[in-house]
Amino acid sequence: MKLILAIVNNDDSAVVAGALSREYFTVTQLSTTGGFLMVGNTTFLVGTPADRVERAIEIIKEHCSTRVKEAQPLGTGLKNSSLPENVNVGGAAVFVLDVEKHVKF
Ligand code: 2BA
Repeated sequence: MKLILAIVNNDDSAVVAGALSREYFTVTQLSTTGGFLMVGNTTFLVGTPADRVERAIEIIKEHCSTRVKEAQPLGTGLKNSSLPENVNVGGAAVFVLDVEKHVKF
């Protein structure tokens, strides 16, 4: 059993959730915030057998776009000349964790 954590742009979250669910992945969505841009994004938790991890990643990749966003670091709106003016955000940041135990009642 694995746990996939996938951080995706809010604009892609509905289509990602739908595509995962259609292929019988069980999904939980958390409303999260990126620490750099301080803009809302969506983190998916997907618990799945190890042999289905690559399919889940393919689905997420298929439905997440890269976007250029103006960087206003730390949400202050203040420019800092040592930081980039624009950043590429997404498609998705995906982590795959081993699950020691999974029980469901
Ligand atoms: P944010 O932290 O708001 O970052 C938004 C984008 O800003 C990043 O896009 C990256 O292009 C840039 N960026 C982030 N930190 C930076 C820094 N210290 N200096 C310069 N540029 C920086 P993505 O890499 O596509 O990340 C999108 C969102 O995914 C992130 O939002 C964060 O919420 C999450 N994320 C990405 N990688 C992560 C990681 N290794 N650990 C935890 N969360 C991650």
